[in-house]
Amino acid sequence: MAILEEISEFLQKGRAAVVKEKVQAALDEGISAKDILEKGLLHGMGIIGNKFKNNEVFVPEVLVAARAMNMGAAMLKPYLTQEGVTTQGTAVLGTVKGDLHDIGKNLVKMMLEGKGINVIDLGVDVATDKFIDAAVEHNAQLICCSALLTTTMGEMKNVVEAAEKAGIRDKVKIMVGGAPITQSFCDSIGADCYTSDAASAAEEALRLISELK
Ligand code: B1M
Repeated sequence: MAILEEISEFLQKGRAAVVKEKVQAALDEGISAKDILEKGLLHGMGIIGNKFKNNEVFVPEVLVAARAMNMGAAMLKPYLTQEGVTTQGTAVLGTVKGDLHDIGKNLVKMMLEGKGINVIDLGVDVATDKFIDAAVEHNAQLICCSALLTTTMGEMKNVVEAAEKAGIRDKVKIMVGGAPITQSFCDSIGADCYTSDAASAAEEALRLISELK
């Protein structure tokens, strides 16, 4: 579909205003929000990611593409979330300490909210204690950690250990995700659940909450 290719192209160029226009046009054409996200926005972000890896583009270009991605995704929120869903539980969510990547985290937030989960978004560069304090304060059933760097993924182990130390490990499930995370890493640090994408994270979140009830 030409318009999805255009969304991908303009996102790669960091043209946020045009991306917004094209996303609206795609919605008006009746293209599903899921396809706009996956075949337009995430497709473009994937290409930028590869170019970044190969030193064909640099941080400033990636930043403007990320801004366009976040703005486009925000427009899809009403279409990806179900209105009027009753609260299923509470999750605290953040990108771990030292890590500033937030696009995946924001998608996870959107999908969790779409399933009726109340999300306390702690943002990026979140210290271990902040995850634990927020989980206690909000009586959360889930702590959700995102990491995009191999140098920061180890912070997730600290979160698991801190939850044990704080005596909340039987009340809270810990979910992990982000590009470098794998099931075996999740198992090795004693977290409860790993998913490779935000939509599956929301499904699994509901399952984990129901296990605690
Ligand atoms: Co960064 N960066 N970056 N970056 N960046 C990566 C991650 C990298 C793989 C690029 C590369 O070189 N190949 C590389 C990491 C290499 C490594 O660790 N081995 C890298 C690097 C090196 C860096 C810097 C160190 C670069 C520098 O400064 N020299 C620096 C670090 C800054 C820091 O965090 N301290 C840096 C900076 C940046 C920008 C600021 C420019 C920008 C971030 C802007 C922003 O987020 N607002 C940026 C970006 C955009 C990327 C790439 C290009 C794209 C990441 C992204 O948003 N993808 C990335 C390359 C890549 O991943 N291919 C790269 C789209 C997003 C939807 O995917 O977040 O994986 P993702 O989320 C997925 C799943 O993983 C999952 O759901 C989403 C899909 O549905 N998911 C979860 C995510 N969290 C989850 C949690 C869950 C469940 C699922 O449960 C809780």
